[in-house]
Amino acid sequence: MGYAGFMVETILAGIMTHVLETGLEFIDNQNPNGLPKLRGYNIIAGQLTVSGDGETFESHNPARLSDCLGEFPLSTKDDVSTALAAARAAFPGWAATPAPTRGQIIGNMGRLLMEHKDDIVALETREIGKTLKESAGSVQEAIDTCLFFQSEGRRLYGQTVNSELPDKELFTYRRPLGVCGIINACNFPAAVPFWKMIPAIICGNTCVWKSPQDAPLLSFALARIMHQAGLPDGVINLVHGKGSGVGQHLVDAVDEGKVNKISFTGSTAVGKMIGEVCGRNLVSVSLELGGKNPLVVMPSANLDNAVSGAYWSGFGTAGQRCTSLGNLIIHTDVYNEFMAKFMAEVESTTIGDSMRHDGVLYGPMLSEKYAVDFLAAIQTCEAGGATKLYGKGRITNDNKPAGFLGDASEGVYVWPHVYSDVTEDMECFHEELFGPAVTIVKADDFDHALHLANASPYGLSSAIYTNDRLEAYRFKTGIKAGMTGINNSTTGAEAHLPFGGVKDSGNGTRESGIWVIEAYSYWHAVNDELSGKLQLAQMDVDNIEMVEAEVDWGSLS
Ligand code: UN1
Repeated sequence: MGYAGFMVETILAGIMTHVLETGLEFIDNQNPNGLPKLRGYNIIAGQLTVSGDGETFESHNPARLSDCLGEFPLSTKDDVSTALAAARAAFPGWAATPAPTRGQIIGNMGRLLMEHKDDIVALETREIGKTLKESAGSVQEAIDTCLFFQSEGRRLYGQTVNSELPDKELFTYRRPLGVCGIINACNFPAAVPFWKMIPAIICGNTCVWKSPQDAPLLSFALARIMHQAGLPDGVINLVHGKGSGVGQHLVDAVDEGKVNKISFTGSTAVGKMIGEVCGRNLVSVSLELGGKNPLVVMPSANLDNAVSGAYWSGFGTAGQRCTSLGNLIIHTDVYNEFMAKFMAEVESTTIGDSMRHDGVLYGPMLSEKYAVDFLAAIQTCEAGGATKLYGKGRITNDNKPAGFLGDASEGVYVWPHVYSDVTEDMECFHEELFGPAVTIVKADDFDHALHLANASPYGLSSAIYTNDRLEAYRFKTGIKAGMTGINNSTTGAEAHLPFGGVKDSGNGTRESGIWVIEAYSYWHAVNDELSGKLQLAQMDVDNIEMVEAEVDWGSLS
């Protein structure tokens, strides 16, 4: 039996038994791969619910559009209000639950994810088309996040602080913020919501999670696993729908005073809008936004490694990571040699449905909408004066690269694209294309390369290939970005390193690692007066007079 057959069985045996056993009905099983179409639900206060007006939307496999994963509630404003009320009701009990107990439940989530990893990975690939290898990376990132934070329940330290007055003690405590609105994109549908919700709940917050429109079944499976791990009802409430619907309702609820935190991963334009709403309400907001991530290749670099890093950064996940390569900045001295090797890689790219073909570099676009937006975005390249070296838009059976595997008419596939002669004055130098396209820029020397790397409005990730230690140091200190790879690709966050950007890539908050706790808690300073009287800070403090010097300092010299 091939891997694809194995997948069908594991999805049926694994996901169906363990995750969907809560009474989800099959709508039919007429899908071409034999997998069922399901009726999906919101999860509010632990209950499976439909939308208030009964409206639904479908989730389709982008590698095989005729494969429908299920129908999900197109949630209304009232559904979002109900979810927020459930999160508000669950908050006091969860905040009062000892933090080590909260950590134990998070540990259980990690262990359940490990137990069902193959099923979850297959489901992620079926729903958004990422390769199985990359889906496994995303699910592992969620597991790592659980395992990292489970023991933080035992380390949510405060401090004891000395008072300037006698018989008085000072303390600091971490306190939860309250109800958090969680909005994530569909490209890392397991890792990113866990980056947000695991630190949120370890701190004692409760959440309303708007699932990405293109990954509702995976989100449902993850939310079920969270509950199976022992999470009390109402701590995480899942609502499905569109960004312009449920997402907007969640943001509108900030104005109504129902939300204490928004954590958003998505476009810079939407992030700025959310930041404005949160700002005018003094509500905490974490924003992880777009990037036009530069990768610099210097003459001292190992060019083969640089080609591998640039190729993976640009075309892995079909370029649909926040950390994907945007501007590939190449020193003129190695331009021809690098480009010959790089283009050979690009032309050998294998593309297809990783459920049915081994070894593909990338699969379909995340959904039809991502393809349409990408194909519109790349129009700016040639229109702005760049030269197209490779790529012919959408892949069809009449228009496909040599490495395409399968029947192109079944899914949403696009060519890899490379544009050269890109300069700073072009729109495509500055704008994120969010798909398999790399814009190539020539640099005269190191200072020029660093200037170019800093010249886009974004500051998420960045990379340099060099074997000159001083150059690496100058790049690391001179680049304005949240993340930098030295002799490495622009991607590759780990669950214990801070992830996020500066400039138009975010508002300075971070995901991952211990620092993220700051984004989901506030410091509470407490003073305890034990003296039995009112003592005023600063005013009742003993002032110690200095003793006049009896030494004649001048006589010593
Ligand atoms: C994202 O694209 O939003 O480092 C997250 C990386 C991944 C996470 C990307 N581990 O590219």
